[in-house]
Amino acid sequence: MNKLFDLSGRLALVTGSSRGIGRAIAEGYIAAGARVVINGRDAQAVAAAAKELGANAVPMPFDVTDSAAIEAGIEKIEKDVGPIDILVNNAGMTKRFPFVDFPEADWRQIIATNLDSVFFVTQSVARRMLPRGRGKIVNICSVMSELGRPTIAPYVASKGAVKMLTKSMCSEFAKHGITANGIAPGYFATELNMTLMNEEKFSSWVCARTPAGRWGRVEELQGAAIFLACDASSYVNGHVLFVDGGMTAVV
Ligand code: GCO
Repeated sequence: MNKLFDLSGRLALVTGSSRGIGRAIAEGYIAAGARVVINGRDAQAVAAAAKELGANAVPMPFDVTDSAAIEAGIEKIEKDVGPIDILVNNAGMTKRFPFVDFPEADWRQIIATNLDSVFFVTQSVARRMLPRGRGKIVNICSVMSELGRPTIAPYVASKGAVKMLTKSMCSEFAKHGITANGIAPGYFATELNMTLMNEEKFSSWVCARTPAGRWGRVEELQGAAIFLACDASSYVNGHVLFVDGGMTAVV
């Protein structure tokens, strides 16, 4: 049974993993035996996170919104660290404005970070996974892949698109021994949500709207991430696994 969930000898790249959900997933992968490439735009933050995560964490800063930087980063990983077995497309951001007031630059930045990055990083990694006939791709979606909420239209649009990109990846990669699945977190205590957590009214709404009655803890995403990265999920493809305390199961 343990073999099924064992990531020993595997190399994972987790984008946006110097903090938050990405860092928690990196930590979980290391605990399951993998080496993990820690990525982010801020080289200092990436180096600090890799140092804290230990010898099985390899720092590799590059900007996932820059396709040339992506290709150079992936080439460097495959040459200097090893073949990428697991890709977690996690890098993401949000801003909050009423739909009609949303600044164009902010729309473009959110779409570039949350959506374009998934397409271009996966293109670069999958070109190398396909000839190997194996690979695991995990895309971080959101309950916002299915639900809308006022003031976050670009984030909602990007996460809905990442859900559908996951199914597109499945349609082209599954026959080559590659699985592509999504994880859809509910409301988790992360930097991205700090403002919301500190708003009593909003936080009470999250707890009332979530059957578990509380915010999620980032370590509670590690099990789903390990499952979708290991041999136990070899026949799971195009699936989006909701880790949301039951939020999307109820009205
Ligand atoms: C918000 C939140 C959501 C997050 C939430 C669900 O503004 O409502 O930031 O957009 O995605 O954590 O995943």
